Amino acid sequence: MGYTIAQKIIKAHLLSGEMTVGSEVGLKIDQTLTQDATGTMAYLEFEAIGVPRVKTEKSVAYIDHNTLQTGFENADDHRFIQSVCKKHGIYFSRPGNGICHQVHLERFGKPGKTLIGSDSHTPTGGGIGMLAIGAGGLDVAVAMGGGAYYISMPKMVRINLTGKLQPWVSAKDIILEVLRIMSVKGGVGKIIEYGGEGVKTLTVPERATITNMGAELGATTSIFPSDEITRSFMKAQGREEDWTELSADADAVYDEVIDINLSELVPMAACPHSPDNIKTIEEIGPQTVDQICIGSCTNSSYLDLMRVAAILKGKTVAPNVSLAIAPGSKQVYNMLARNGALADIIEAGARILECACGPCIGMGQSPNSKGISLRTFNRNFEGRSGTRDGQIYLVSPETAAASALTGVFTDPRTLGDAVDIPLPEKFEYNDNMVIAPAPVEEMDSVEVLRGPNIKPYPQTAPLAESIDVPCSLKVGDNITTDHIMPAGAKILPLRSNIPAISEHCFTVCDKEFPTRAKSLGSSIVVGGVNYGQGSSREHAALAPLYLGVKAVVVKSFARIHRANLINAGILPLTFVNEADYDAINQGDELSVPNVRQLILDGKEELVLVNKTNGKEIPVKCELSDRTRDIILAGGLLDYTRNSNSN
Ligand code: MIC
Ligand code: SF4
Repeated sequence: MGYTIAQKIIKAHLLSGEMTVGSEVGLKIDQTLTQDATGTMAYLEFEAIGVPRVKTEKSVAYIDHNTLQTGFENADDHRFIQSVCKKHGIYFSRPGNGICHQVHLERFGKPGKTLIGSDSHTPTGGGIGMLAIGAGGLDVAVAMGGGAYYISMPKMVRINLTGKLQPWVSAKDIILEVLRIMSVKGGVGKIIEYGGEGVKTLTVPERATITNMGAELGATTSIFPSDEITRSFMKAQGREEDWTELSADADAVYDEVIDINLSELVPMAACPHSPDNIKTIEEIGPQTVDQICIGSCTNSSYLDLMRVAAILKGKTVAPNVSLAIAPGSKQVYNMLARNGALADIIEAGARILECACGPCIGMGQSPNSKGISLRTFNRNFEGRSGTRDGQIYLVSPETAAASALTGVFTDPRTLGDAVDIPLPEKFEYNDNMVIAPAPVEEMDSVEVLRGPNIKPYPQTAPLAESIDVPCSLKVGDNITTDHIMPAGAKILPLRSNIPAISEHCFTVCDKEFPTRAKSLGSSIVVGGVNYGQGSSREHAALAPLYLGVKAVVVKSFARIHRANLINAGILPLTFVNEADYDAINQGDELSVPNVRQLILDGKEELVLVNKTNGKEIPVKCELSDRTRDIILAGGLLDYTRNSNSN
């Protein structure tokens, strides 16, 4: 039996476990990336592990999220990260160099290698045939220290692409179609592989748009083959020697196959407030729009912005629209500046932002009240834009630019002849904004610079004998980590200060939660399906940990968040019968008797007693030997420290 692309990479990096679906496999990690909003915590954790120099082939720290400096906090974090990088062997991508995923794809990614990143859109690297996975900061810290990264062996899904996109239909429309078919929870426990004749019609930046937004399926990762198209992209980046060919065996077996005929796709949008709430632009009709934002790690490549520039050239943005554009990297920005496309964009009236995440994470450009905002981004969760009642639609750059000119939702196919933008034979690359670490002999003398907002990792404790606590919060289905630990310009500067950021935990759902949780001392949170989808931010586990949350009981979890809860020593429980969700109300007194001994004995089925109504609720806690030890130890940091000292 042959192997899929992902199985080949997993096999070549397998440190422990068996490649059977659902069992835990430990992988050797070749590369890591961090960004600044998760990075400060990840490097504090790396320091706590105590390994002097990273053991990966390449680790890169990017500054791209917290670039709005309205106080000292973000700038202090940047200096901290820069000094840690210099000392511990990590490459530092300076603010201004671009969004981590875009830059990593351009400059560092390699087909066939493994990459984990403290950001959920790390699968962007799958566009060049990397096995690139989003993870919590602590997992990245462990991997930098040479430790394995563990996943449960995913099912393999093949998306078979046939045909060719029609003019004005975009790679974004392909991933929106996949989201329409599979939904935001359809990818959980799966790796999505693209294959078929249609793959040959897609450039690397287009493939990367698709693997990037595969994160919204909840998938472990997404991957394309590495072929001649990949080779020419890498050659144009001056890195042909980093290229290797990679494809699935002809007799590879997939658990699921989905066929998509590219020729039949039309421009689409993900409507508020979920990336899988898909309609065609035609169906939405010519509704008025207030704002358009173009950029983010999904759609800010040279190709994307050249198409936008061609659409805007010689025209003016509609009077009712504010158009903001953030190029994905310094390379993209520079090339647009040199070839004149930037002038076309400016001339048309766009508001040009620095190359960073910006509005995608609510760092500025929040829309007006009830504002309709079309964005080329990947997430449209309620409130994420910074405007609570903002109506965010996710669209392609072509749809965004066409609508910017008319002021209403506009199908770009109405624009007439398609623009043909070839990929350049040579990108204008220059790594002058990447700082190499100090040589080994000098690293001891490098001082790490810590600002006053940087506070230590929260206090942890080994799992208690029994859990006897009230339910401090009950939430519904598809709760995102943006609900649990909101981002945005005001809260992001607190990412390195868990006590302070905890004051905002769950406030999107319930303003009183932090005060209530603190006054209760310890508690349990109850949720529905796909709990913790979205961002990889471990703060969505660390803030509850700080507020005394001992366990989370839900119908089902999203992958990264479940791992982050375990890493923080919080017990992840699922209802055996989903209907039992109704047997708990906020405020009920709950108990998991004898939990430590039961977990120690390897029991997966536990009983949660609702002491308020007398119900005995069967719950599940599926753990591997390793995650069991982590939970017993009180989290991954304690577990790693204990194992290092043994
Ligand atoms: C996001 O898109 O939600 C983020 C901000 O990039 C997060 C990381 C974070 O919360 O810092 C992600 O995707 O993991
Ligand atoms: Fe940045 Fe947005 Fe991409 Fe997250 S999704 S890495 S915030 S651009």
